[in-house]
Amino acid sequence: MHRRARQVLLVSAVAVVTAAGFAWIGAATPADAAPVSLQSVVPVPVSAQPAAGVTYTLPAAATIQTPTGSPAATAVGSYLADLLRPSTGYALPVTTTSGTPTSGIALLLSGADPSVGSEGYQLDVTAALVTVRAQTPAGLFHGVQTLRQLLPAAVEARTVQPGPWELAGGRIVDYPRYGYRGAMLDVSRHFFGVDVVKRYLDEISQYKINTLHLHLSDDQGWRIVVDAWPRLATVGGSTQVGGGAGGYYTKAQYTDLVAYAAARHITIVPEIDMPGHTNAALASYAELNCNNTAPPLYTGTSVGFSSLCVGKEITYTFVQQVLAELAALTPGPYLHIGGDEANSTSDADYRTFMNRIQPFVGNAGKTVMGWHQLGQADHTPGRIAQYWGTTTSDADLSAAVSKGAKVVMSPANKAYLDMKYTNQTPLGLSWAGLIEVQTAYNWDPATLLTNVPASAILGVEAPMWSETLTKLADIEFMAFPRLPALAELAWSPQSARNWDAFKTRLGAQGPRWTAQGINFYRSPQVPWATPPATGR
Ligand code: TNX
Repeated sequence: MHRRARQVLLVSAVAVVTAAGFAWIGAATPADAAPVSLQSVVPVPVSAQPAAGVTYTLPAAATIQTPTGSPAATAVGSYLADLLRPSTGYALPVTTTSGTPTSGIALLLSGADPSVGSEGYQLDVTAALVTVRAQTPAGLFHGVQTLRQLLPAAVEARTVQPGPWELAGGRIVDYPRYGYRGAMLDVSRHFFGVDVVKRYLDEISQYKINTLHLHLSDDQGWRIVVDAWPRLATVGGSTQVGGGAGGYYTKAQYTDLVAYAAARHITIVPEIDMPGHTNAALASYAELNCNNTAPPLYTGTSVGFSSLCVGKEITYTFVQQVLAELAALTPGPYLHIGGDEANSTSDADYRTFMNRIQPFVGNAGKTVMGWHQLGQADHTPGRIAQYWGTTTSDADLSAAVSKGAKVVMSPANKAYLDMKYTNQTPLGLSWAGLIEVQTAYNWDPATLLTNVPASAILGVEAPMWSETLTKLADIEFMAFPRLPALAELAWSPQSARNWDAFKTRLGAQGPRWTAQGINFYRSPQVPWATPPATGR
């Protein structure tokens, strides 16, 4: 059995944080401070050239101009206007133009440096106007996130602030290192409703994350309606870790989440974890069990005790129908089929099961994604293996890569947002180690693994398992500041990254999170800027 067994160490939540964790370090930002520097953006841009002495001041009558004929670009303009209106108090009408604007804010789909590719952007700030140029609406969206960070932190307030709203002059040309820049949310161990997921989408999109993987099923809960198997949601979704009420997404709610994510240029990757991690399904339908007896619902935190019945034909009817319904709801290219910790399935059964179900994903028009243990099964075209190990080589992963899989990096001892920061921080687990901010930041996705070539790495994903997390404030505390650190690994060139510069840039994000009401961990490793009382 090569699948790694590991122990879940649940540490009881304590509602205190160490004194060091709350210290505000750094001086208050004076009202006449210089505008935010172009180099202070997170993730750090590929190139930033300041124009000395040049400042743009957003006038009250500014307009946001977008190209005629691109509703998606205009939608990015509306997104920007919605961000800026509450704090500036300005009207900021969004207009369309086929020309080259000379004032205000322009979002254009022409004229960008060709290096920006499909997700990058070029940002020019002169005394007269701010121009974001990209080849796609996604590029414009990422440029808008940079523009947002160049404005004073008070822009994040949802009430009118005094301004002035100044930006430093210069040019940024920026594009991602990796095409897959992900976060994952486990909505199974504890269920999080649509509003919480939308808020998390808002938060991660600021850091140019483009994928949210939803862990929709596990032993403790099934979280999406499947019409052909209705008890999955109504029975399997009826509880969660600790015995609370649980919950599930209706198809309309899931579709709403997909659309909300798409408006932030984020792709949803849904996961149905199989053949282990399936107690909620087994408890919902007796016929899915080899002994035709449904086990009780489960509200603990053990892993590795459940398995779908590999020898039964109905198992494959079930899986095929579930994946077909999920594929129909999901515009993104991937269906994640789990495959981790199948400790109650024999190796032979695991391969039999996975080899039989992987084609269901392709038949539904999607590409297989799975945890790296999936490397034990046959390859399927385009398959992605998500690495969650803690070592620098892994036989299952190497097998997957040698058959042609691409890799998404989620090493548990670096990228797991559910690991505790220190022994003193209140939430999370520690089986993969303690992950302070510097540990989350200081590794290179291309070289961490000794036997996987850099060319096989598709990107990075930061998973958030929710055994100990029950509410939005918990999610925020675990994600901030580590999620922005991991986002920089996924976006910025390795040569542009270093911890000392990063911790200062990260510290400058603190007042933005405060203005946004984000509950973040005041890591003592980071020189946090003090939030200004008003204006910047
Ligand atoms: C391992 S990572 C798991 C999850 C747990 C997580 C807790 C992986 C593929 N499986 O079932 O929630 O650890 O950190």
